[in-house]
Amino acid sequence: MTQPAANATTVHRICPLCEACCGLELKVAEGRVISIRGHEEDVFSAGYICPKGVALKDLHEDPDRLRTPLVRRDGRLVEATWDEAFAEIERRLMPLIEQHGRDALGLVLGNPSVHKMGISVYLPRLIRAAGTRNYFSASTLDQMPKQLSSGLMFGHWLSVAVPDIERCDFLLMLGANPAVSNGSMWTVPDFRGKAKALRARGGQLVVVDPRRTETAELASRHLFIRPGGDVYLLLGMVHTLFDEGLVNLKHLAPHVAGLEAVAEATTGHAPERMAPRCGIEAATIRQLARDLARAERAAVYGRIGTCTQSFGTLASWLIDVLNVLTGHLDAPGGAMFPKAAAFQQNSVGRPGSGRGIVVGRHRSRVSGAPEVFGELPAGCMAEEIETPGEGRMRALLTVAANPVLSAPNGRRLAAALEQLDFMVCVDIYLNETTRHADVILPGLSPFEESHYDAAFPQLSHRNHARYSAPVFEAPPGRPAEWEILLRLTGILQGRGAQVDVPWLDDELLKAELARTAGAHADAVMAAVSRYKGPERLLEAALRAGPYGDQFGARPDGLTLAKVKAAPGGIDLGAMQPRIPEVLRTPSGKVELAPALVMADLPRVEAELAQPAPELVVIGRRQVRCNNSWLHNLPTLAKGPFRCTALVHPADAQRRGLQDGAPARITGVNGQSVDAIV
Ligand SMILES: Nc1nc2c(c(=O)[nH]1)N[C@H]1C(S)=C(S)[C@@H](COP(=O)(O)OP(=O)(O)OC[C@H]3O[C@@H](n4cnc5c(=O)[nH]c(N)nc54)[C@H](O)[C@@H]3O)O[C@H]1N2
Ligand SMILES: Nc1nc2c(c(=O)[nH]1)N[C@H]1C(S)=C(S)[C@@H](COP(=O)(O)OP(=O)(O)OC[C@H]3O[C@@H](n4cnc5c(=O)[nH]c(N)nc54)[C@H](O)[C@@H]3O)O[C@H]1N2
Ligand code: SF4
Ligand SMILES: [Mo]
Repeated sequence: MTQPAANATTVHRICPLCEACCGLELKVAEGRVISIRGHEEDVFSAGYICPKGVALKDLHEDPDRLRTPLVRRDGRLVEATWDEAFAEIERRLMPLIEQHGRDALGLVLGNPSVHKMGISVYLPRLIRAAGTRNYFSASTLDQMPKQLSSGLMFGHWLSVAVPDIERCDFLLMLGANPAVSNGSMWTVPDFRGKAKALRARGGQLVVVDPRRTETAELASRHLFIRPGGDVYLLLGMVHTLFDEGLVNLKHLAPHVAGLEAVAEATTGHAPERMAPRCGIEAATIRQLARDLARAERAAVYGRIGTCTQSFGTLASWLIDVLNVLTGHLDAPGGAMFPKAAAFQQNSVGRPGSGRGIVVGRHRSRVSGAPEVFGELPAGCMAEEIETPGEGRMRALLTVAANPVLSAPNGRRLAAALEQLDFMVCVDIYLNETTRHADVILPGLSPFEESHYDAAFPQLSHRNHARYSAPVFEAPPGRPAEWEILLRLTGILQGRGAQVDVPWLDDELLKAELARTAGAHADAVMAAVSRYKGPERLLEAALRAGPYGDQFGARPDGLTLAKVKAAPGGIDLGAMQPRIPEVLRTPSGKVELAPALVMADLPRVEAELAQPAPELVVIGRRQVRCNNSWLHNLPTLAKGPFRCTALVHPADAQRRGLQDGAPARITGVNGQSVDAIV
């Protein structure tokens, strides 16, 4: 046991491991972390912490975490200097791009890239410099259907409405397990506490999930649903609202287009017809619709269970259709749009209308899959490498991604990675994916970098601004991740491996300000120049942001110095109504019946004509892991055996499966996993 040192200092930091973004309190002495607990004075998370937050100490000290670049020499990955590693990238990557074009390089961005400030604010520069259409990320394994439906309805890919849980008294939740995941596309630390408070004030939490989850245990009511059955349940509810005269747009009435189209399109979806396919009785579907319509402050929320299924976009759309039809969208206690202090994407441009979103500006070469939000489906990666011909992906750059474990058919992808001419990984571990690389560039420990969440305040149940200074100085000679990304950007721009990183940083910011600040560009550049790197971008974003000091025009407004001076962060209040300001659709309305979505409805009919699938496998998250990583850390490796399959009793009986006995699950691609039933 580590003894608490008398000379320990206390520091605060936001946990970068999941979307809850909890504030942590660390005791530090002699260059070591002694303890980690929740920071009770944090204005947003108020002391909440989960076992992963505690395990950050293990991550920081993990001897397996890479600290030196690795370069493949004679088939083996060996330690190299930073200069050697970048020189190797320039030497091998640039000729491939020159000979075969920009699309010869694939980009793969993984989940942790949105959790690190340095990566999230510098990636756009790297992506622009790469100029490839072969761009993949974890989003297409996860929430893209929600971003698509939100983009089509509200005009921006990042206009995702989240429940205002602290003022809500009826929360209908589908396909989410925040009691374990700690929330997703909805930054809500201590969901458990908030769910209990909701119920204690007489509110209801209704959970729709094929499994009796940890979240279902907290609910007033749990409805088992057949996996993939959400579209039928939700269509049945929408039908009921029209059928029983329960539609009431309230404050949204002047702002909604397409109401009649939705009414017409759902006439055939009576709950009585939908019930067998979702496994929820018609009377229950009707009652759920009535309860939602009659609740004063209510929200419908769906997460990954409603996204990663064949009707992911329809289900995501229907969730917001219900929010709109019952007047709960953009109303206090309903599903609302956050407004972040910095980097808020959906407030750029003229408020109230815009160009909306477009999809399919290009298609993947082999399967012809349309681009969404600039990305191709992660499931297409392997075929883009394997299939010969012009436009073949010959090189790959991954940033914080482990697609061999996290994308479908990892075995095939691993084999494809071996066919690449060159592969670079920006990653902190040697793992299933990075072991195929020619160069690995490791970032710092989270404790050695500053942090400000660029992404998640845009999805937070309450507005706030919080900054974390590095806990420890970076070891000498080690670049931060933003510097790694900038050097790669310089290489991709043809400036060479020896590019002057601070100079490039200045140039890129100047170019950006020329675009965004026009005549004020020089003044803004001067105003933020006391900082460098991500802090400088943050200072600019905070000051120009909705709560900012507008570079002196609003002296009470936020600056980075003010946020830094508040170790528990600054609370910016509950979410406020944002319609019509938030809308970026060309019509300036909430598009209730986007053509792309409506065109998908016949597929529901086609599916209804088929028998229901015989057996469907769904995923299950564990508190003590994080997607494809963290399982090697001692704090998280503890606990009961986790490789278990939970099988519906009827399915188990049909297959002769016994409780506690081993079973093998084989997918359509022939890949199998073993588990204990
Ligand atoms: N079977 C299965 N597949 C899944 C999921 C599942 O639950 N089960 N979940 C899906 C979902 S929702 C998602 S979002 C994706 C996530 O899948 P990925 O996008 O692959 O993300 P992770 O598995 O979280 O981590 C990816 C990599 O980030 C590296 N990493 C960690 N911290 C850092 C850092 O600070 N810097 C850098 N440079 N690298 C770092 C890790 O070493 C790891 O290699 O997986 C999807 N696929
Ligand atoms: N401890 C831990 N926390 C994590 C992660 C982790 O790996 N470990 N990963 C993080 C990431 S990247 C993400 S995206 C989030 C995900 O956050 P959540 O979406 O809250 O997490 P999941 O546990 O995947 O919840 C999905 C739920 O959907 C249910 N489900 C599956 N199929 C269906 C269906 O067809 N219909 C309905 N209605 N439900 C269905 C599952 O049973 C499960 O309970 O978690 C994040 N937090
Ligand atoms: S809930 Fe998420 S953010 Fe909070 S301590 Fe756990 S891993 Fe970190
Ligand atoms: Mo995810």
